[in-house]
Amino acid sequence: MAFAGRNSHHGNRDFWSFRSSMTARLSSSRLRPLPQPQCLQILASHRIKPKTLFENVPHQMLFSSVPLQLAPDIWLLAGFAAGYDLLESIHAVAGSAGFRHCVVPGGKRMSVAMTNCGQLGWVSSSSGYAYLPYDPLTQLAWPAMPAIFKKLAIEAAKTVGWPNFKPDSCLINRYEAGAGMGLHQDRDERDLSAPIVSVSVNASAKFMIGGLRRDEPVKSIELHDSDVMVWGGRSRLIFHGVRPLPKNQSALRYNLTFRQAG
Ligand code: MD3
Ligand code: FE
Repeated sequence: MAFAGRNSHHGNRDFWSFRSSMTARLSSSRLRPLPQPQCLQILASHRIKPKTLFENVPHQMLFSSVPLQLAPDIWLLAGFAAGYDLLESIHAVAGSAGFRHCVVPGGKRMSVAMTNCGQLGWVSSSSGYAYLPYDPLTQLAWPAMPAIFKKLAIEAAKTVGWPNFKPDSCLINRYEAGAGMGLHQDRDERDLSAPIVSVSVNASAKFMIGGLRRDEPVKSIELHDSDVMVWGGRSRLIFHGVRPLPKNQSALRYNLTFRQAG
């Protein structure tokens, strides 16, 4: 970070030497400097520049919010994915297996576009739903699950009490303005005792959480970029959905759904 050009006598010095020279000048003037936060004192005594430390902090230490249990065995880890560059990997996957709008058995085209990575991918057509080991558009295996995806999903599940989660499938949903997903259950997975981990990316959406029967009341919760949810146990078969994104919204929302499908 350079301040070149703005003020000639600051030259090309970086932010940290700029800051300490300002601190020194303030101490020698009649202006009382702000007290040094204790974390900066500790960093200084270890001769660590905060920006260097930040880059080296394990993700688990940067994540500081408390997991919230929204309902039996539904956990919200707000902001848990903040340290991960998920968009880059989403674009890489979509470069090999493009986003497409599937048709559901009733014959309607889904407003959500999707693709997959990992051993198995969820697809839908007029004849039904299935987990397939290849992309039906190309007959090629789905792209491998990016290492950061797998790490994120396993860490999230472990954090809320699922230490053995081994995702073999990641469905990537893409929502544009007006796109949503009606109330449904996820019941195509072989082992319903494994949890599902879902990650919201890039834009917010209102998520609907119902009950174990379709006619039970539905609650809405707004999910934001980097929020992670873990669903398992008593809530594995609840009805859920996504309210349509506002018509005037330009940002795309992505959702990653990690499953043990096979
Ligand atoms: C609750 N996708 O693809 S994942 C789906 O935002 C789907 O794209 C949503 O629902 C989305 O099937 C949210 C959250 C989710 C996934 C599976 C669940 C919630 C679940 C299974 C049981 C209960
Ligand atoms: Fe679902």
